[in-house]
Amino acid sequence: MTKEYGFSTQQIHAGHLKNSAGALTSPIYQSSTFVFDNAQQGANRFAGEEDGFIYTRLGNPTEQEIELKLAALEGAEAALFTASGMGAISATMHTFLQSGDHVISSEVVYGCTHALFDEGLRKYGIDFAFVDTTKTDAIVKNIKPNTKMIYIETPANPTLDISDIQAIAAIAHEHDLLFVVDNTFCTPYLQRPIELGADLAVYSATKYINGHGDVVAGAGTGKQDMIDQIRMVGLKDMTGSVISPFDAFLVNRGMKTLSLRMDRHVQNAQKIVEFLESEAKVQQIFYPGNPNFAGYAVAQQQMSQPGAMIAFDLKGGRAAGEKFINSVELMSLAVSLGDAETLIEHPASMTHSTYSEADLKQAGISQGLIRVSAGLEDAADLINDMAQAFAKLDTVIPVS
Ligand code: 4LM
Repeated sequence: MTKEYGFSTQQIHAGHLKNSAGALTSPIYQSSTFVFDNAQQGANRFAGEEDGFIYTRLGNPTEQEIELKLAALEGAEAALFTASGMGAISATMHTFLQSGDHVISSEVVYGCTHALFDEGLRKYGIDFAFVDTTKTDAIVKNIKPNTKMIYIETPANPTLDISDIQAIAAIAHEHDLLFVVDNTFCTPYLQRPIELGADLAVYSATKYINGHGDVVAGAGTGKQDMIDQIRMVGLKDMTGSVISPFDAFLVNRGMKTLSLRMDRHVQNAQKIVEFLESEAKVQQIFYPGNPNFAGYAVAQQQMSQPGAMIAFDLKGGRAAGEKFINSVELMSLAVSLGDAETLIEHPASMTHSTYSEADLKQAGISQGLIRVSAGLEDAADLINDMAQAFAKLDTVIPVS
């Protein structure tokens, strides 16, 4: 696949491996292991002296297709897929860190990422500073002699905080630190961390990359030698977090429509935000496409579109929020994001319930915050659904 093809062409064709039957859609190689011609071939493959598959935990043709596709879309040398986003993040951390190391992380990250860092990896002697990575001076101030990595989410889950990838890449490389960006909320269609200077991008492919709410998967992209290291250490030995061939097949199907879905997700999000702006019961909206949002300027610079994740606070706080998410009828009250269905959830008690009260406060995740993943339905129907839910709030928020 040459680089001249556009994103939509690449998402369909890149990575496609010819099969013996000439099937347009690649078969699912639902096999745990691969047969060697002879002992020497097996030994050569294990020694890395000969190409070819060995065992699905080390690689599989169905998985290889989506890895080649994602790398092409990201403009990265290589990619790997894992059994979940947490699998990709864990495999990355287990590959590059050891006891005594220090990591600077965004204070706003997905709840289980925070738990992995703050509870899981601390048990192995790895230290973390959770800082406001939207402020580059806060990062510099926290660099210590044993700092090894800067880890950010941008836009961050759930407050949509925007950190400046290029500026942080410059700091990371000046101090010889590994720089990892969780790009789940954007996908390479909206933002390319590697091209902006990050060493590695990680993904929950459960979300937009697969896009259909039927797979849990993860991915990482970056330089070939780093991806090889993650595959041979973090994935193969430390976590065993391998994606199944069937899930890889579904991800392949999902990725073929990534750009179309993202365009529509963003359009719907923008219409929902416009509606929320006109609603008096809304206290504050968090959306990178809003000119008065703190991260707007940086978002404009590094994202091609502002994404389809929205968070908002209601006047009336948590009680109003609970009433609202219990009142929607078309939107689904569910965690996760990036599906065809619009999903609505309450971060403080759901996706970020792993945060302590104090950590929630520090991260600016209020008790009343509601998060919406704009789906692919007709925007008018979503807005009507929200309007009827707002009408039911009259008992909670007195009309002024
Ligand atoms: C959620 N998120 O927010 P797996 N990175 C980011 C994420 O949002 C997530 C993961 C990694 C949600 C799941 C319930 C930015 C997950 C972890 O769930 O392990 O594929 O990804 O609703």
